[in-house]
Amino acid sequence: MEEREQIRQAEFVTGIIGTDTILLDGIPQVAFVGRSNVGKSSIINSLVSRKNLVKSSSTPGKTTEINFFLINGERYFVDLPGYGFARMKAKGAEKIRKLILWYIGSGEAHPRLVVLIVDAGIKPMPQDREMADILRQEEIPFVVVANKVDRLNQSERTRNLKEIEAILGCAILPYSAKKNMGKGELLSIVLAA
Ligand SMILES: Nc1nc2c(ncn2[C@@H]2O[C@H](COP(=O)(O)OP(=O)(O)OP(=O)(O)O)[C@@H](O)[C@H]2O)c(=O)[nH]1
Ligand SMILES: [Mg+2]
Repeated sequence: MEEREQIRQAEFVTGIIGTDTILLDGIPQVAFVGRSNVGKSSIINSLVSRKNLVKSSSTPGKTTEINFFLINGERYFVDLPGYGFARMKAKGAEKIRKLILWYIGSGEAHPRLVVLIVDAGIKPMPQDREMADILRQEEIPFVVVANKVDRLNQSERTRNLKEIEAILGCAILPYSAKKNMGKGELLSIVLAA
Protein backbone atom coordinates (compact mmCIF):
# COMPACT_ATOMS: atom_id res chain seq x y z
CA MET A 1 0.00 0.00 0.00
CA GLU A 2 1.17 3.49 -0.83
CA GLU A 3 2.23 5.47 2.16
CA ARG A 4 0.20 8.62 2.66
CA GLU A 5 2.13 11.82 2.74
CA GLN A 6 1.87 13.36 6.13
CA ILE A 7 2.73 16.53 7.93
CA ARG A 8 4.77 15.54 10.92
CA GLN A 9 5.95 18.93 11.97
CA ALA A 10 4.61 22.47 11.64
CA GLU A 11 5.87 25.55 13.41
CA PHE A 12 5.36 29.27 13.13
CA VAL A 13 8.53 31.02 12.03
CA THR A 14 7.77 34.68 11.41
CA GLY A 15 5.33 37.25 10.10
CA ILE A 16 6.56 39.78 7.56
CA ILE A 17 5.18 43.00 6.06
CA GLY A 18 7.82 43.53 3.41
CA THR A 19 11.36 42.59 2.47
CA ASP A 20 12.84 40.07 4.87
CA THR A 21 15.82 37.73 5.03
CA ILE A 22 13.48 34.71 5.18
CA LEU A 23 12.87 35.22 1.46
CA LEU A 24 16.53 34.47 0.81
CA ASP A 25 16.89 31.16 2.67
CA GLY A 26 16.06 28.98 -0.35
CA ILE A 27 13.25 27.06 1.35
CA PRO A 28 10.31 26.65 -1.10
CA GLN A 29 7.08 28.50 -0.31
CA VAL A 30 3.50 27.38 -0.84
CA ALA A 31 1.23 30.40 -0.40
CA PHE A 32 -2.44 30.52 0.54
CA VAL A 33 -4.29 33.53 -0.87
CA GLY A 34 -7.89 34.60 -1.25
CA ARG A 35 -10.54 37.03 -0.11
CA SER A 36 -10.91 37.81 3.54
CA ASN A 37 -12.79 35.16 5.54
CA VAL A 38 -12.74 32.41 2.87
CA GLY A 39 -10.84 30.16 5.27
CA LYS A 40 -7.15 30.45 4.32
CA SER A 41 -5.96 30.05 7.90
CA SER A 42 -8.50 27.26 8.57
CA ILE A 43 -7.29 25.33 5.51
CA ILE A 44 -3.71 25.47 6.73
CA ASN A 45 -4.86 24.22 10.16
CA SER A 46 -6.78 21.37 8.49
CA LEU A 47 -3.77 20.35 6.41
CA VAL A 48 -1.47 20.24 9.42
CA SER A 49 -4.15 18.62 11.63
CA ARG A 50 -3.89 21.35 14.22
CA LYS A 51 -6.79 23.42 15.50
CA ASN A 52 -4.84 26.53 16.25
CA LEU A 53 -1.47 26.59 14.56
CA VAL A 54 -2.83 29.51 12.58
CA LYS A 55 -5.23 31.97 14.16
CA SER A 56 -8.57 31.96 12.39
CA SER A 57 -11.62 33.99 13.21
CA SER A 58 -15.18 34.72 12.17
CA THR A 59 -14.17 38.39 12.08
CA PRO A 60 -12.76 39.11 8.62
CA GLY A 61 -9.35 40.70 8.48
CA LYS A 62 -7.84 38.44 11.14
CA THR A 63 -4.56 37.86 9.35
CA THR A 64 -2.66 41.10 8.76
CA GLU A 65 0.88 39.92 8.14
CA ILE A 66 2.39 37.37 5.77
CA ASN A 67 2.94 34.46 8.13
CA PHE A 68 5.50 31.71 7.49
CA PHE A 69 5.06 28.19 8.89
CA LEU A 70 7.83 25.65 8.47
CA ILE A 71 6.40 22.29 7.42
CA ASN A 72 8.37 19.08 7.95
CA GLY A 73 11.47 21.25 8.10
CA GLU A 74 11.51 21.48 4.31
CA ARG A 75 8.97 24.00 3.02
CA TYR A 76 6.93 26.98 4.14
CA PHE A 77 3.21 27.31 4.15
CA VAL A 78 2.64 31.03 3.78
CA ASP A 79 -0.61 32.43 5.14
CA LEU A 80 -1.49 35.75 3.55
CA PRO A 81 -3.94 38.42 4.70
CA GLY A 82 -7.22 38.38 2.79
CA TYR A 83 -8.13 40.91 0.11
CA GLY A 84 -11.50 42.52 -0.47
CA PHE A 85 -12.64 43.02 3.11
CA ALA A 86 -15.50 45.51 2.59
CA ARG A 87 -15.63 46.94 6.08
CA MET A 88 -11.97 47.68 6.32
CA LYS A 89 -10.95 51.33 5.97
CA ALA A 90 -9.83 52.16 2.43
CA LYS A 91 -6.31 52.94 3.57
CA GLY A 92 -5.93 49.62 5.36
CA ALA A 93 -7.40 47.65 2.46
CA GLU A 94 -5.05 49.34 0.01
CA LYS A 95 -2.09 48.54 2.24
CA ILE A 96 -3.04 44.85 2.32
CA ARG A 97 -3.67 44.78 -1.43
CA LYS A 98 -0.20 46.23 -2.00
CA LEU A 99 1.33 43.71 0.39
CA ILE A 100 -0.29 40.77 -1.46
CA LEU A 101 0.71 42.11 -4.88
CA TRP A 102 4.25 42.65 -3.63
CA TYR A 103 4.40 39.05 -2.41
CA ILE A 104 2.96 37.61 -5.63
CA GLY A 105 4.40 39.91 -8.22
CA SER A 106 7.64 41.55 -7.11
CA GLY A 107 9.82 38.53 -7.78
CA GLU A 108 11.29 38.84 -4.29
CA ALA A 109 9.29 35.99 -2.78
CA HIS A 110 8.76 33.69 -5.82
CA PRO A 111 6.30 31.12 -4.32
CA ARG A 112 6.54 27.63 -5.87
CA LEU A 113 2.79 27.21 -5.75
CA VAL A 114 -0.15 29.40 -4.84
CA VAL A 115 -3.34 27.93 -3.41
CA LEU A 116 -6.05 30.39 -4.46
CA ILE A 117 -9.02 29.95 -2.16
CA VAL A 118 -12.61 30.98 -2.85
CA ASP A 119 -15.83 30.43 -0.90
CA ALA A 120 -17.83 27.69 -2.66
CA GLY A 121 -21.05 29.45 -1.65
CA ILE A 122 -20.20 32.83 -3.14
CA LYS A 123 -19.72 33.83 -6.76
CA PRO A 124 -16.06 34.75 -7.34
CA MET A 125 -15.47 38.49 -7.08
CA PRO A 126 -13.54 40.65 -9.56
CA GLN A 127 -10.57 40.49 -7.16
CA ASP A 128 -10.52 36.69 -7.47
CA ARG A 129 -10.37 36.93 -11.24
CA GLU A 130 -7.71 39.59 -10.96
CA MET A 131 -5.66 37.31 -8.72
CA ALA A 132 -5.99 34.37 -11.13
CA ASP A 133 -4.97 36.66 -14.01
CA ILE A 134 -1.93 37.95 -12.12
CA LEU A 135 -0.81 34.41 -11.29
CA ARG A 136 -1.07 33.42 -14.96
CA GLN A 137 0.78 36.56 -16.01
CA GLU A 138 3.58 35.92 -13.50
CA GLU A 139 3.61 32.25 -14.53
CA ILE A 140 3.25 31.14 -10.93
CA PRO A 141 1.67 27.67 -10.74
CA PHE A 142 -1.61 27.78 -8.83
CA VAL A 143 -4.48 25.59 -7.77
CA VAL A 144 -7.97 26.90 -6.98
CA VAL A 145 -9.75 25.56 -3.93
CA ALA A 146 -13.46 26.14 -3.24
CA ASN A 147 -13.79 25.99 0.55
CA LYS A 148 -16.83 25.57 2.83
CA VAL A 149 -18.60 23.01 0.60
CA ASP A 150 -20.00 21.51 3.82
CA ARG A 151 -22.51 24.37 3.76
CA LEU A 152 -23.97 23.33 0.40
CA ASN A 153 -26.19 20.47 -0.66
CA GLN A 154 -25.21 18.27 -3.58
CA SER A 155 -27.01 20.21 -6.29
CA GLU A 156 -25.78 23.58 -5.01
CA ARG A 157 -22.28 22.15 -4.96
CA THR A 158 -22.41 20.97 -8.56
CA ARG A 159 -23.91 24.22 -9.79
CA ASN A 160 -21.60 26.54 -7.86
CA LEU A 161 -18.41 24.64 -8.68
CA LYS A 162 -19.25 24.76 -12.38
CA GLU A 163 -19.91 28.47 -12.19
CA ILE A 164 -16.68 29.16 -10.31
CA GLU A 165 -14.73 27.11 -12.86
CA ALA A 166 -16.25 29.10 -15.70
CA ILE A 167 -15.52 32.46 -14.07
CA LEU A 168 -11.94 31.69 -13.06
CA GLY A 169 -11.16 29.65 -16.16
CA CYS A 170 -9.62 26.65 -14.45
CA ALA A 171 -10.45 23.45 -12.62
CA ILE A 172 -11.16 23.73 -8.90
CA LEU A 173 -10.85 21.44 -5.94
CA PRO A 174 -13.89 21.29 -3.62
CA TYR A 175 -12.86 21.53 0.02
CA SER A 176 -14.10 21.78 3.56
CA ALA A 177 -11.65 22.84 6.26
CA LYS A 178 -14.37 22.09 8.78
CA LYS A 179 -14.92 18.49 7.63
CA ASN A 180 -11.45 17.83 6.19
CA MET A 181 -12.97 17.17 2.77
CA GLY A 182 -10.47 17.23 -0.09
CA LYS A 183 -7.61 17.12 2.40
CA GLY A 184 -5.81 14.09 0.94
CA GLU A 185 -5.79 15.57 -2.54
CA LEU A 186 -4.69 19.05 -1.50
CA LEU A 187 -2.05 17.61 0.80
CA SER A 188 -0.44 15.65 -2.01
CA ILE A 189 -0.50 18.75 -4.24
CA VAL A 190 1.10 21.07 -1.68
CA LEU A 191 3.68 18.51 -0.54
CA ALA A 192 4.72 17.82 -4.13
CA ALA A 193 5.32 21.51 -4.92
N1 LIG B 1 -18.62 25.96 7.48
C1 LIG B 1 -17.32 26.19 7.30
N2 LIG B 1 -16.73 27.28 7.86
C2 LIG B 1 -15.43 27.49 7.65
C3 LIG B 1 -14.65 26.61 6.84
N3 LIG B 1 -13.38 27.11 6.79
C4 LIG B 1 -13.37 28.21 7.54
N4 LIG B 1 -14.60 28.46 8.08
C5 LIG B 1 -14.96 29.60 8.96
O1 LIG B 1 -14.78 30.81 8.24
C6 LIG B 1 -14.29 31.85 9.10
C7 LIG B 1 -13.00 32.45 8.55
O2 LIG B 1 -11.96 31.51 8.62
P1 LIG B 1 -10.42 31.95 8.54
O3 LIG B 1 -9.64 30.70 8.37
O4 LIG B 1 -10.06 32.86 9.66
O5 LIG B 1 -10.42 32.78 7.17
P2 LIG B 1 -9.23 33.61 6.50
O6 LIG B 1 -9.41 33.46 5.03
O7 LIG B 1 -7.92 33.19 7.05
O8 LIG B 1 -9.58 35.10 6.95
P3 LIG B 1 -8.63 36.42 6.98
O9 LIG B 1 -7.38 36.06 7.72
O10 LIG B 1 -9.47 37.41 7.68
O11 LIG B 1 -8.37 36.78 5.56
C8 LIG B 1 -14.14 31.21 10.48
O12 LIG B 1 -15.30 31.51 11.24
C9 LIG B 1 -14.04 29.72 10.16
O13 LIG B 1 -14.49 28.90 11.22
C10 LIG B 1 -15.29 25.46 6.25
O14 LIG B 1 -14.72 24.64 5.52
N5 LIG B 1 -16.62 25.32 6.52
MG1 LIG C 1 -6.45 34.29 7.98
